Amino acid sequence: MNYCCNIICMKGRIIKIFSDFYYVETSIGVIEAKLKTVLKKQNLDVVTGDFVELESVDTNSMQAFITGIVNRFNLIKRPKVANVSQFIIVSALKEPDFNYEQLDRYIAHCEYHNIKPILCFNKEDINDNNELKDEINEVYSKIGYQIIFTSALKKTGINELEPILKNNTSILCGASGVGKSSLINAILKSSILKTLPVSEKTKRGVHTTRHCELLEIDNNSFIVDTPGFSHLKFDFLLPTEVQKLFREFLNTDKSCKYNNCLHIDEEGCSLTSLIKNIPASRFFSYKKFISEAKEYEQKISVESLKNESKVKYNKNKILTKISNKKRSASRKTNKQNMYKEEM
Ligand SMILES: Nc1nc2c(ncn2[C@@H]2O[C@H](COP(=O)(O)OP(=O)(O)OP(=O)(O)O)[C@@H](O)[C@H]2O)c(=O)[nH]1
Ligand SMILES: [Mg+2]
Ligand SMILES: [Zn+2]
Repeated sequence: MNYCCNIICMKGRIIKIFSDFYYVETSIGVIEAKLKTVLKKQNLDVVTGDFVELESVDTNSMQAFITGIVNRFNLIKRPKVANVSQFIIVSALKEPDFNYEQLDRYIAHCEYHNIKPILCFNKEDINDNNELKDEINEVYSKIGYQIIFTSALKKTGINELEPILKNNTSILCGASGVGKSSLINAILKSSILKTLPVSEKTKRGVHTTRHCELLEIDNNSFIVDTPGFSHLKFDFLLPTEVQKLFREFLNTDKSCKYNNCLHIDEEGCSLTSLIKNIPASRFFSYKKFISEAKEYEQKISVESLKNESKVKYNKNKILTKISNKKRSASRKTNKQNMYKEEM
């Protein structure tokens, strides 16, 4: 903490945000702060997990203003959290039903952000389908993802999770109702976070957690609870970029002779033997994400055509096209019109 000209300057980390209020963990406890106007004008996303500088003029109420972000090493766009070292993707084995495609979406998003995912399969205590566990192991361990089976309720698997969290900022993500908040409560050995049963009717979560919240496990270990969401789409990438999100295509020394091949059903594709070994669920997800990326590709090509039509090229010069309505008639057209009128 520094004092200068009656202004107290501090550093801290944002632990949660409610509308305009930012809660910042500092050496003197949690301070409620607002963004300084100059920062608002910069239109910068200041998010949970950010390390920030604060200043305060009123020592009694500790009303403070965030003046800047420091040392941000990454920013996750969805959910919005900064300085994350790993993802713990939580799925439920049951209630809500396990969904391969949804898990693949989360995994692909981690790959996109270049952040390590750990796959946590919760509610092991109510799982009565042992084949499912074998299948999960078969599909995901083989391609190198670390897998943990847990029960937040019976506190099993938690001791396996704890060393993974050490010295990291880990973000828990996954659909509503899978048990993210319950797992954090189990790790912290408290009931600090609110949890609610999944809906009897829809068998889905009821969106209990509404905000991202960073919690301290110990000195250098943090965990972020996030609201459950499931609408991650790949409508911002080109189809060829989707392959980079699937380890199956990266962890191979085989290569395809075609440049822009998606290795789905192209004739002459050299990776057909590789594709045959990709589990059906993973290949299904791959094709689905490719189709979303294709929609994006089409959209941008239509947009670029629209933009292109506004200019034309003449002897290496770019000329702005004038719409027919605004264009004055050529001398030839004028002559023809005069001729018509005379007739
Ligand atoms: N049987 C069983 N139930 C669990 C387990 N973990 C969580 N639950 C229950 O599942 C329900 C949902 O748990 P939450 O922790 O609220 O789930 P969440 O992922 O945080 O959900 P959102 O905040 O809505 O995203 C609660 O009723 C929990 O008690 C578990 O390991 N086993
Ligand atoms: Mg929750
Ligand atoms: Zn190919």
